[in-house]
Amino acid sequence: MPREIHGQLTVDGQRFGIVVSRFNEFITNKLLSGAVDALKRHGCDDDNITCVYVPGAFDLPMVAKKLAESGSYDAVICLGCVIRGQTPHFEFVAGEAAKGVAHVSLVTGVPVTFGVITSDTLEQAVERAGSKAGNRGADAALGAIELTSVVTQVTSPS
Ligand code: INI
Repeated sequence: MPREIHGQLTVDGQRFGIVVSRFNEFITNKLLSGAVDALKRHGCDDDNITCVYVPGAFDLPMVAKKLAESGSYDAVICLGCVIRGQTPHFEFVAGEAAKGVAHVSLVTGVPVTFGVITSDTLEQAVERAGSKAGNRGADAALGAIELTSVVTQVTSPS
C-alpha cells in the first residue's frame, strides 16, 4: 500500500494573509466575507487573519509576495474580480494576476491561492460570489487551509 498524503481541513494555529482587490468591490467584499467565514468555521481565530486591500487584481501578486516573504503567514489568499465587459485590458489584467499569483507561490514556497473571478458579465460574477455558483473566496480559503496541511506533511520527516 503506497503512503498517501492528504491535506486536512482543520486550522490549528496557522496564520493567513488575505489580499483583496477594491476594484469591483461589490463582488470582492462578498469574496472576502466568504473567505473569512470559511477560515473561521474551520477553526481559525480572527487574530490569525490579516486582510490587505489593493487597488485591483493586477496588484495582487506584488503584495502577496510581500506577505509570503515576511515569514508571518502560512498561506496567502488572493481575491479579486475581473469582468470582460468592463475593459479591453481584460486579458492583461486577468492573465497577469493569474501568472503573478502562481509565480509568487512557486518562488516563495508559501501556498498562495487564486480567488479571482474572471467572468464575461457582472451577472456571472455575482453567481460566483455567494449565490448559485458558490463563493470563489471561500473556495480559495479552503484551498489555502488544505495546502498548509499538505506543505507541513511533505516537508516534515515521515
Ligand atoms: N482591476 C480589477 O481587479 N478588475 C478589473 O476588471 C479591472 N479593469 O476592468 O480594468 C481592473 N483594473 C485595474 C488593475 O487591476 C490595476 O489596479 C491598475 O491597473 C493599477 O495597477
